[in-house]
Amino acid sequence: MTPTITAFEQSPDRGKGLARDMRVRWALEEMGQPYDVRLVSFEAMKQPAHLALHPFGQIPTYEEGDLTLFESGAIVLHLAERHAGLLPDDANARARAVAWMFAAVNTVEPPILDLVTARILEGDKPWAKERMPLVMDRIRVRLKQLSDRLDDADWLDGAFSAGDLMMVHALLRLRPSGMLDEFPALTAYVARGEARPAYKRAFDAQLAVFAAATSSEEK
Ligand code: GTB
Repeated sequence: MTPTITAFEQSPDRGKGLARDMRVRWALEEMGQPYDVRLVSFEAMKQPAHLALHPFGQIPTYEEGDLTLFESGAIVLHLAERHAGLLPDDANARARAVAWMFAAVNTVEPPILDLVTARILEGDKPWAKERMPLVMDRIRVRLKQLSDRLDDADWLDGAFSAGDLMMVHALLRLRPSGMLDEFPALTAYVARGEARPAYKRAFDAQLAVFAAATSSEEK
């Protein structure tokens, strides 16, 4: 059965692949699984029909037969457990790859999201300028630790896994800040992720959605 995921009808990132449907698209592409996409507007996300799929009124969601999932990490884990390619066969290596998935969303991504909040939602507050170095330094701590662990390896723990997929995507959100460039090992790591054919297919698919939405707007 072909699953259906949801994505922004018109992504605020203007097709840069930063919205979290990208993680699910990328995972599906890595595993060679076809999928359908239902596009939703910001307004539709807050309506009962979508809230029935996603309690927080967000994308992505995942529907496959009688299973509905939300949370990009849970969706990627579900996919990785059912199809070959994103989790190692060895039980211990598998557990470590899952640990990296959690590290991406629970340890590395939160300070990165704080930066987005500080810039976009709190940028006009009188204390915003004073707080910014603290926010950035918290990110640097995590990037340094991650970079030290990665060292000169291609991926976090052996072969590319769902842990790398989640981590690379979390790090991509930092690119506009220039902070990634302070850690060449991480810049190269993210570039390796982006160079994967599955990443490119997923990226092109989400970009096509944005391009179609903007061209129909211009007509
Ligand atoms: N923890 C959830 C997950 O991992 O699935 C978070 C889901 C989430 O944040 N979804 C966002 C959403 O639906 C889209 S991805 N937002 C609408 C809302 O909350 O009303 C986050 C995102 C948004 C915009 C950019 N951007 O413009 O660069 C990047 C990422």
